[in-house]
Amino acid sequence: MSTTSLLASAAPTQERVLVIYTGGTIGMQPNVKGLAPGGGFQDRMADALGQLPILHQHALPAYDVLSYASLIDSSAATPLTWQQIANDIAANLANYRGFVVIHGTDTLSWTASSLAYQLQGIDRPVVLTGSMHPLETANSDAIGNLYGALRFAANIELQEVAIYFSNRLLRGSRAIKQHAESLDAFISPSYPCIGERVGEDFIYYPSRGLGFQQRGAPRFELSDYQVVSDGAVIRLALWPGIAPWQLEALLGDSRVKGALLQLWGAGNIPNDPAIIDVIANASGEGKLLAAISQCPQGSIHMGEYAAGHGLTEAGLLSGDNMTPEAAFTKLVHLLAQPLPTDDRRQRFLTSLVGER
Ligand code: ASN
Repeated sequence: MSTTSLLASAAPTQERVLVIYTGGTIGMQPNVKGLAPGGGFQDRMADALGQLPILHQHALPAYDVLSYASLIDSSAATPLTWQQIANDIAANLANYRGFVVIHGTDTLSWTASSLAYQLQGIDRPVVLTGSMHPLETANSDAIGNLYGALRFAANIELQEVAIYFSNRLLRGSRAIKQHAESLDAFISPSYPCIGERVGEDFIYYPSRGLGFQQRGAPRFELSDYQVVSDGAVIRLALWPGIAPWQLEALLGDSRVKGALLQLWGAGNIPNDPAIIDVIANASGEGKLLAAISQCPQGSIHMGEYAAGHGLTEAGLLSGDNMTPEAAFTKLVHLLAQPLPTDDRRQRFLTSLVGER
């Protein structure tokens, strides 16, 4: 890993922001197969920010860049990637006032949710961003996203993991990518934005943030994600006609330690006792099973319909209105902790970082 100081190099590190560059479209350049992550990002970023109006340049915090040796399209990210980013932030915590994580957009919200659990109680900003178009493309959204992410990463009132994209600051554990092409690619379906750019101003809404909860030392949980990295947690959206044997093939596999089921509507599943039996058996074996809706908005209320009766008794935990990202990465995180099953279940049902 190498860090390079770029702006206002006289500033002590405690006043600086650390930019962690992991890859993604923002830094991509064309090669024979198509767009692929490109290096030299610190110089390219400095060039791009150097094109901003002078007033904007003066409003930027001083920053250093830590560029990963292996730059990835975010489709290659795994729980081990999430662990590495969290560890790098923890290792540099004392030296920086805030962090920007540059990441591909496709799985950016998964990384953001995971970081929120690993960096519980963080007392400074961690802002993830990326872009839909490469930095050097004409009229790219990259410069605006970088500028806003740096501005929010310097705001000491912000004390949580957030995503800055297309003028909005979203809680990391509440956001989803909702559009494959639009610049406005991220939303927070069940929680208001925690900040936004309005004209020249970057406004943070403290009453919506976690800052007021962050008293005392951060409570980081930097566990070894190796134990859950080999497919131990799965995600399964039900479909009409799903057969019990299909569910059994996944939940019954001994390598599976946890599963996120996406039910219909407010928590509905086929009215088939054999399906409930498969869930009860897996839960009885100590697997951590949770449910959310396939609908992007609203909560599940298991047992509201007769067809879904018995799900809670079968051991399925309600994920309430959590995003798939927040629910899945929470299962990963809890399964990586050395905790008794009952504690894991209890913690899943508790809001740890404002994710539910
Ligand atoms: N495929 C890219 C990635 O997630 C998409 C992007 O960054 N806009 O790495």
